[in-house]
Amino acid sequence: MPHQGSYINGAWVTGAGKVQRNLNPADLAEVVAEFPTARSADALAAIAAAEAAWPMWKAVPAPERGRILARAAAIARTRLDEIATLLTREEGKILAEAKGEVIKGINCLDFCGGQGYRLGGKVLPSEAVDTAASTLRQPIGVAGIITPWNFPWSNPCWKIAPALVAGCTVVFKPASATPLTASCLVEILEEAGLPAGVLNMVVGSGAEVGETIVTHPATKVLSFTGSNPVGARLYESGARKLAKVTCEMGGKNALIVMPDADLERAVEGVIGGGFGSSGQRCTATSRLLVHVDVKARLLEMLVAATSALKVGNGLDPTSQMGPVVDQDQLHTDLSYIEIAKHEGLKLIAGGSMEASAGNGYFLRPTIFDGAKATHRLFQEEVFGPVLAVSEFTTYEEAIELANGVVFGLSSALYTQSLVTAQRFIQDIHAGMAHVNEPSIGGEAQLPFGGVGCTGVGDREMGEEGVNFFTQLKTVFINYARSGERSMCR
Ligand code: UN1
Repeated sequence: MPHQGSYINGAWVTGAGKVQRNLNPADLAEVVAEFPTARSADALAAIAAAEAAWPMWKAVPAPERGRILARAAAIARTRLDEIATLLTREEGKILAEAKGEVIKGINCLDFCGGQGYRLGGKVLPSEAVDTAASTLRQPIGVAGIITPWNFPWSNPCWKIAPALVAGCTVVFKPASATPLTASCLVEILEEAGLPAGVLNMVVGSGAEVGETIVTHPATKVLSFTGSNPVGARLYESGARKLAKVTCEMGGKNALIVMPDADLERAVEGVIGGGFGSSGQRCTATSRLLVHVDVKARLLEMLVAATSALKVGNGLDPTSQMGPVVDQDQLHTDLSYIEIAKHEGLKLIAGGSMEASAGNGYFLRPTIFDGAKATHRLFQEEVFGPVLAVSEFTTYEEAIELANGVVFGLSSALYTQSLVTAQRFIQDIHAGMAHVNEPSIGGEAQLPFGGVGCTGVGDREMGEEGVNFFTQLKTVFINYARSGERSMCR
């Protein structure tokens, strides 16, 4: 069992805030975490610790900072099953998905470990004679990092590992629903040799702890994943103090099925993308756009596959979809089901709770047909296993539908045509385009993020994700011998 509470300046502490009591969403009789949360004063102490540790941490050579991350990856690998099991108990996703998530985070620790050898600027020619010109990447300072509950292990890895290897110190607020999975990461980084004060975790409310982290003048770089309203407020606070900000927020990702698609693979893609993690990922497929010629056949196959999915406790290896995370999310999902019915969409699968799955927040994977661009289910992010289906007759119409929302995170296209695939890659308004595979998933070495109302600021992960936590210095060194004239700029 990992530590419960906050981790400030190298010590585990409990705050003076209200007691946090988290239940297993698949078994409401099980209390997974119960501890007093942190308050604003704790966040201030964490920021002070991160500020104090920064001069020491930025002086550690980048390859050595990277080696600590690589050691953390190795330790995490030995704890994979334990972390994944805890993740399933805390968040609900099935164990196979939880393992996949833990591995994804480990990959990021490994990748960022290696980036310690590659952090660097460029050498460029100067206009001036006898002048060496170059750029240098330096860490920004204290990073404020706020992560969501749906990827409670990998999302912190995606943000904390790049910040640390870049030479920033960190104040991190995990989601209140999933603090223990986050504790595992902190424990592992500590065991890997991270000095006290370099990473601080404060578990408390967004209104108090989040607000303190975001508005404090010392947190000059902010990285957030979560909802649009919170992200927009954070962006505003960051702008007021001229901080560097990246926010990754909502999605309404479309999966397009062309008439020449391999329908079996397309069904697999919709099920994996739409109902994997109970639809609770910003990259989830939440709109299926299907060509009229194959619609009847595809929906027949999709409804059969969806109805056969076993919803249950994620620790049961026969479960194919876990519960949704909590009462609030369940309420949101059910209210969107009502809205869709009310707007006249046709319910073709699910639509209700899974009674046989036990005492948890179990919802059947749900599909509505007949979605038009004007419907709320077409436009608004649900963040649950609720899919909207629309039909089209031409490729142009499909792209217009796909791009007809405010978000632009991910997308998918099923086709056998290279020409259609290439056109889709050019035309889709999204940060990520998948061809013949689901809309989900990110990899450590590849930038992750969206366009439109999905995101502002730099991409996460990849070289870009590390560079985000740095600032550039441009350097000129004149090596003209004394007595020689140098150019006047
Ligand atoms: C994935 O699709 O595998 O919160 C990762 C999210 C994203 C991560 C998605 N930040 O859903």
